[in-house]
Amino acid sequence: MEKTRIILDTDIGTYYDDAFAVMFAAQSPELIVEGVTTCYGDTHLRAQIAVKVLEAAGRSDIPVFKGIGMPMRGHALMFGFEGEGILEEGEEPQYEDQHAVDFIIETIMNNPGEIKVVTLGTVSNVAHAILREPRVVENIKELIIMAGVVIPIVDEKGVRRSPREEYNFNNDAIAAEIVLNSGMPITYVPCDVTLYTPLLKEDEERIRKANTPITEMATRILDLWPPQEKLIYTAVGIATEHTALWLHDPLVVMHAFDQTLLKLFPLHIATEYNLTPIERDMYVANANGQQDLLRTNPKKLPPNMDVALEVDGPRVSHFFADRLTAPLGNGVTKELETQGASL
Ligand SMILES: [Ca+2]
Repeated sequence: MEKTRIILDTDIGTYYDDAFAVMFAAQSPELIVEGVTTCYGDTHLRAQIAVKVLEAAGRSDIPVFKGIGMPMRGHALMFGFEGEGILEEGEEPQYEDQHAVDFIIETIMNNPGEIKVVTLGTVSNVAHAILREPRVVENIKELIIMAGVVIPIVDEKGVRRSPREEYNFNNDAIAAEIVLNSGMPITYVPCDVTLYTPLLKEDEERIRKANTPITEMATRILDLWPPQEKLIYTAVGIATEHTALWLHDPLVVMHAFDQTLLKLFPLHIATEYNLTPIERDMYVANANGQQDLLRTNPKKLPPNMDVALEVDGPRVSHFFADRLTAPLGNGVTKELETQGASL
């Protein structure tokens, strides 16, 4: 089995699904996770959370690197559960000294055509890598992005999902523009598909019943999340009841090695935010017309990336639970074990 080499770039901590994605990756023998890098806001805290999740998965062999916290314009807001149920009071888990952007550049440039980068938050680290070393564009194998919305919808919680509200791109819109227009080979996995991947009740029950350090950690997150989500939505004026735990980020990790879950369509995705006062066909403004808002739009231009627009949701949920409930160490391959033994 040829393994897929990935770097997992994450804003782990704010929402529940990044931790789930790291757990899933740690338990997947098809992957070699070269490293986990953190983005957006308190990337030090996020790196510590990632170390703890990997430790629970028995995968402290995977190094963690702190990345860029500041968006290229504006500032970062932290408002999720931020490691509750994962980090204990006063503990300071250690991660690598090297900066995430240096690690990304070095890993790609030393392994041309081999490395896939999977982003689960802002694309800040990738944008900075491109600015520092433009040759990463030709040397990366693939960039798989979880972000954005192609066709605006209102989800089942009553939350409008459009380029205007979407979280990952808008948190660092300039970085998104640099990356999307870079010419890198991109697979773009927007909310159009991730909103069809709820964790099914039967699969949640399997996780709750399994008795390993990661299923116990996952269960703590499953318990903490609904009241946390209600707080977040209330704070932004959306009255909603918790209805689903979508597997946004694990889905992207799955696609890195299993291309049967998503149906991809080659599209041209263009980006723009309202830095100009001139109204155009793609212009979007918020109530006061001041906020930067990244748009993504399929246009009648040559395709520049593959866009996921259909997904087998139930299979994603089952696959996720299968991996989380597998014996710990499922992601460590025989080869790696042998290598480890001979060192
Ligand atoms: Ca995320």
